Amino acid sequence: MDHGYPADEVRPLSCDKYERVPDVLDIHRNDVLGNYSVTFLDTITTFAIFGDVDRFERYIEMLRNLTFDLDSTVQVFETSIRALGSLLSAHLYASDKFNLPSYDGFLLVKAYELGLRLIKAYMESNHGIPVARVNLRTGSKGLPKELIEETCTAGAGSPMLELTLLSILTNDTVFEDVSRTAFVTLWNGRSALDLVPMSLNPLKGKWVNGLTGVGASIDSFYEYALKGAILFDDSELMVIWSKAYKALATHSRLSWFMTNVHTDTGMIATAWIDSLSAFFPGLLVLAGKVRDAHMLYQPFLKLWNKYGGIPERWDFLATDIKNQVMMAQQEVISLEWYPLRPEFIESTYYLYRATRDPVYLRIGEQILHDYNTTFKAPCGFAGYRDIRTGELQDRMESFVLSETFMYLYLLFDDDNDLHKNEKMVFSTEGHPIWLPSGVLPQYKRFKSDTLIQSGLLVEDRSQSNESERTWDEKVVGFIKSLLDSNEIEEASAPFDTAVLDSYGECDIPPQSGFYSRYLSDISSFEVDAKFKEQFRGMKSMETSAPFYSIFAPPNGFCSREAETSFLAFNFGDLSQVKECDLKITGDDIIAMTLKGVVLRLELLKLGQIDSTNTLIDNDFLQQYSTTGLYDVRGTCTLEDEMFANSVFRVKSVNGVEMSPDGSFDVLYVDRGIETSSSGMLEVVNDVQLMIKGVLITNLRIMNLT
Ligand code: DMJ
Repeated sequence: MDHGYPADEVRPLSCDKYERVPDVLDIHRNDVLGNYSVTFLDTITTFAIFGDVDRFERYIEMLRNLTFDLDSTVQVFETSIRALGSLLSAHLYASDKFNLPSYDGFLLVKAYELGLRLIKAYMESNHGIPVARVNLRTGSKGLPKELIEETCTAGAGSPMLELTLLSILTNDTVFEDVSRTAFVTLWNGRSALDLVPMSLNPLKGKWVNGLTGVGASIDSFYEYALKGAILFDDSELMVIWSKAYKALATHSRLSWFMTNVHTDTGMIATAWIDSLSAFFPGLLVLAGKVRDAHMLYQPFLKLWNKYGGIPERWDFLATDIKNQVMMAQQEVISLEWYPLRPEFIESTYYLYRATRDPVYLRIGEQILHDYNTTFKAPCGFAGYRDIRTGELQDRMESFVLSETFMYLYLLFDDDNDLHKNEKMVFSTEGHPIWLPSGVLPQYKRFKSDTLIQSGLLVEDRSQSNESERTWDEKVVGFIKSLLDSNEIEEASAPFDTAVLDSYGECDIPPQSGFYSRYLSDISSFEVDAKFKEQFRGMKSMETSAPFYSIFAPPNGFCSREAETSFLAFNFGDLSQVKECDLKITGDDIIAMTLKGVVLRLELLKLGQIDSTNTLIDNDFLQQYSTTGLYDVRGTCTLEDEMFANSVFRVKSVNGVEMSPDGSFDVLYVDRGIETSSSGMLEVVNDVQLMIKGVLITNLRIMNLT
């Protein structure tokens, strides 16, 4: 406030103001700097979260003269999450939570004015997708082509959440109409594998690449499908989330990573993860998938252990096909900055809330320490320009105060009021948002009344759900494909039943005793061994002596490093994956057909230590011995050698992991499976299956129909 305000940002090292520049093409600088004091505006809700009502009230008063009538060309997405989201959240606090006597609703009025300016971006394309940028005063018309001919899925889809909330709070449906159209249009453009590309030309209505993942350019699309489903009690968004996650789990999931894949083939496209994708474990916690979240969190923790930050892009894989081992690359960091992003801390917060494992507090403590010692600067906090050399950058984006520190604060604030508000979700910028009681039914009534008056809807008060669906069908014809699918049953079911498909198990481990379950979970340290070259030299905060000596579990042990390798096999046409219904019973998985199944298999070879810390010796293999099973051909091609004296263990089925602790859960498949004529698949002993002559130990064939 002393050095930056009212500029958009303050430079933390030099203490200068940081503002937009006249060159309209300088998007790296201007996209988030709208000349409306973005850091101040974005941060206002943190005072509400601290429970500091006096300061919150004082600071919102400073927004009374805020205007968006500015000649600023900005990114629609960034303005929506940083400015609009903050205004809406602050309005909810001032009205619904604190009931401030002096508050007259002016924040909502400002949000409304801003909303009207932002939706001009939707008017510029004929395909329902907003262009990426808008001039706050004049709209998107006439902007240079370079600013509007490309956008990303996160940018075009995500404003749906803030704009729908704006509609609900103001009873003006236009914001929901345009933004929901864009969101569902993007989803309807998905590939046959249910994968949504992440980059498009909104003017032509065409994807510009066929890649997807969960990081930059697409992250908040998934985030808002799930959070929109929760906030608006919206079963169609829940169906989108469930299908999207199922596709990602199947095609994009490698044990510890969600990687970028080609949307048409499901094949791996890049072998890196980005800092933005560190939010995904937190989102999985929100979806009830704590075990998956725990796995996907690992690499980010190891990166913080090593670098004291998360590199913007980190390469995880170079595979030596011959030996099937992961090799270290020369250069593992391909984008070297860490601008104090919140995502890793956000996931730490969610994992702690779900598990109450003290390890996450220990991690938070270390992060806090690193912020205070490394990043603290004379006028703010400065992140790394180069994480490898420790060089700092003279920039502090608005999310540092509004999101990074907010999650860090909430991690330690067990009793915060927010933790009691079950219908609250955090926006992607960390602003708490919720619907005051009674507002949603009122808005739904308003919507159908409006449609009835305009002749678009026939009145039928007895079946309000049906009326709503008719509204969608008539006004928003693009959701047809969702309505046509048989998931309409699921869609109209109560909220929590809709989540309980095979990807929706809620696995929160029971806590017994005063120790860290994290430390006793074998999967917490597998990734260290697999990628030991990349992580060489890291300090491990989770095993630092002061923490370990207090929280290590009784009878703890150090597991040996796994030497086994992993392979993936898919059966049938990959487009069948989305039709393939898995069922989970206890710890076992049932697949009625192998068509559309992607198996990740661990190859257990004589003499190796496996991922459960077991030595694969002759006795072990003997259990699975079938006459003539091993080395029957007597020839030694490379493949034969690789598969000789080995068995397979199923590790995951369509992205659903079997237990990590080696309790040998079983995959049951129906007897009707087809074995291939090439001899790739072979049924043995009537109930077991071999791939390329190698037995799968935990797969059983049964009469299931
Ligand atoms: C934030 O502005 C939001 O979290 C957004 O969704 C992604 N990027 C930044 C922080 O990294």
